[in-house]
Amino acid sequence: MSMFCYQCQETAKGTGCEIRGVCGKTEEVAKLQDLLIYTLKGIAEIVVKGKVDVAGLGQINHEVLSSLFMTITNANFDATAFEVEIEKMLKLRNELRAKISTHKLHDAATFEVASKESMQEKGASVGVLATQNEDIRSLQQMITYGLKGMAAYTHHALNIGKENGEIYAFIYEALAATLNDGLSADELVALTLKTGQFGVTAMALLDEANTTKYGHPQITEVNIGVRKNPAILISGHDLTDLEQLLEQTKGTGVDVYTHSEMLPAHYYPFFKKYDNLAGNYGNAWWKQVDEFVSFNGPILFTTNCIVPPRSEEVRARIFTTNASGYPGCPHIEADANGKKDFSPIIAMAKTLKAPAEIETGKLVGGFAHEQVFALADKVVAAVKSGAIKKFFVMAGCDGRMKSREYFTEFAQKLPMDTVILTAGCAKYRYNKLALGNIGGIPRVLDAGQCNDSYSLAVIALKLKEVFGVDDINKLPIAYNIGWYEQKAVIVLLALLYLGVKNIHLGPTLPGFLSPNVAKVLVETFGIAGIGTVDDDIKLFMGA
Ligand code: SF4
Ligand code: SF3
Repeated sequence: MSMFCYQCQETAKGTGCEIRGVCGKTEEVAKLQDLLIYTLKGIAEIVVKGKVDVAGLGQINHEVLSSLFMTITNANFDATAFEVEIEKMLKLRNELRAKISTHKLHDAATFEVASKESMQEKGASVGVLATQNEDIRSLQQMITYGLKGMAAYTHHALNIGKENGEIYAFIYEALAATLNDGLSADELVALTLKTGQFGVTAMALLDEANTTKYGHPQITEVNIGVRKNPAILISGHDLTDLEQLLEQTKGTGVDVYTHSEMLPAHYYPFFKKYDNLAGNYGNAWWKQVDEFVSFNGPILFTTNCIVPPRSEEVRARIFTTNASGYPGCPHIEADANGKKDFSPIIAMAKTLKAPAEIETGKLVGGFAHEQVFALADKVVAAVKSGAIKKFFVMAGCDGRMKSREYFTEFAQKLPMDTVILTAGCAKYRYNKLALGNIGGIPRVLDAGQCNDSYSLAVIALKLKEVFGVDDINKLPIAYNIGWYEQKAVIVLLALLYLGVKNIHLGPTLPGFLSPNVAKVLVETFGIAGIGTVDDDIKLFMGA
């Protein structure tokens, strides 16, 4: 075994990638990611044991977020970027350690690496399997993956200028706790739920940041065809990058198209003023291997999901920013004021052909909490009259496994008196099907990106109030979620914290759940995998 990673749904054989990631992650990068996480845990221990005031840790707080974000599946494949980040974090760690008086610290807070080779050696010794007990390991990793997702959302909020010191304090508390192999399984289960609690806080913070700056999402039709101008495709989740790119391309004759998780940007009132925002190109992340070929222009990744390009021609058109990275692709850094210079991308776009058309028509979305509240009377009346029997929360991620066709078939076979509430890239499995509407309410209501699963929770809590039930689980809402990477882990933990029971998770349960931890999730929260479409629909509809 030369590496070990089991953090995502596509992990090899459902148990762990041991030679090279199914995602394309190399052994070298896997070890560097393990070492970076270990370094962050050391920093967390210094903060916790040294009782450091988190509010005074500006740069360290921000770097901890981006370091965690870099290790999310498909965010960053660039070994050099990890080496640079580890060096930066070790320097910050040592400066911080020098300020506290605690002497007994874990190796994570004191180790040194003299060379790139020693980073590899150290990384190999501090990875996931360093914890012997498989249940403790499982809980430690579930918490760590939840923190990665939380860090991603908190980082987006930070880019908009919103922070919450309590989130940073919790990230340090939880990271430090995962170094302590002496914590019991019960203590770690409690910490897992607390991670979900802060997941809600982080998603609420990002929701506030997004809606304060960009307005509340509105029902919007998004063009999925193409125009004739040369263009840039922007992928990932960061809306501030889209804003800067749209500003810089204004009047240049270059259009901007959103890709995958950037689609919901169209729903915000702020972005509607840009004529150069031409539409959404393509589908979920994993289809990029073909769709980037036909796009013809440059592509900017603001976050995950990057798929290693098949050809040098496509690789040469990829740019990255924030926590994302790919070997050989230019990485665009922000200046001290957060400003980015996208002129090399715009210059490249001008030399290339316009995108080739791969589909035509429009998508409808924008059903975040305020928009749904605006329709509340209609929705409540439809439920009371029996026109809507059940809502299905089908948020989460998409992925390339064939077994995910389940979600398309599930959406197609759901009875006509049901409505799908979605968020995240999971929607691409069914958002282009003609599923119709119920009295003018579309049968697929897209709230936005994966973090906008928060909106779906807010909607559920509102329905609980409107229908006067004492338990969120008494509402006619079922949860059938597709998961792939660690943002889906924090969304899941957030739902568990909110008391949602009987969530079905597919296409497979996480490989990082040990049999005992899986049993706890099944017995305490009613978590289940997926079965056949017909059986599951019968089960959910109570037939
Ligand atoms: Fe494997 Fe997923 Fe880890 Fe990539 S991120 S190495 S596919 S488990
Ligand atoms: Fe998708 Fe990668 Fe997770 Fe934000 S873009 S949901 S998989």
